[in-house]
Amino acid sequence: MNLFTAITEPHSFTDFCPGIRVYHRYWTEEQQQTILNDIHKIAKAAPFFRPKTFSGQEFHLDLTNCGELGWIADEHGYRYEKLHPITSKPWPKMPSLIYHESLALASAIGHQDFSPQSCLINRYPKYDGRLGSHQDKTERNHTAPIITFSFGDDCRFAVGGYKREDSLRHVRLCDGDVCVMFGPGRMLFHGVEKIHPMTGNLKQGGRISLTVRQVY
Ligand SMILES: O=C(O)CCC(=O)C(=O)O
Repeated sequence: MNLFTAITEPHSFTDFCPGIRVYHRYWTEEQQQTILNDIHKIAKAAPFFRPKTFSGQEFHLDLTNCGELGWIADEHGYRYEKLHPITSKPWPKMPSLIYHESLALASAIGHQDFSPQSCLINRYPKYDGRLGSHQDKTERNHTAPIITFSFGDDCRFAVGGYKREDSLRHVRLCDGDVCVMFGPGRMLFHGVEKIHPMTGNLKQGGRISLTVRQVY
């Protein structure tokens, strides 16, 4: 079977609001297994670590990266780096399914020139995993779409407005779903409020998300 069939087959999606598109159960079982195996190999070469905010507070998730640039957070702030902060090695290559489908998904919304330069891998623990509401602005490029692939437990994804105090709406992201933030959705506040434990089928439980971005 051709692992890249997803490029040519239509996928069902819902536009949650202008600029936030959610594709449902995007992958075949075989493709999903290939990606999970790739993540396992990436984590061996570039181990997950628990980042800290610049005020020294620990995040409620572990992260690693693949691709040319990796997003990291520590007491010096949020930034993209070419090397893993612990191993000092370059980030592993992005899984080819993730790379190619990111191109296809960006192209579908008119971003034929999208360049997947970074893939942040977040691992959310099943009981207390979460990520506070934030805007993605570490990138120099604020117009390229942001594409997030979800695996494992479902999560409660919150989407706000352009200001932190704007009210939030919620969508449940499930195993195999893909969320694309683009156009008017690119700079919306968003976060992961909660993981719904035991709803997915990752061996260790919890949720893994892969967020592909064009940085510059
Ligand atoms: O895990 C997710 O679905 C979202 C990740 C995210 O917003 C981020 O890492 O900035």
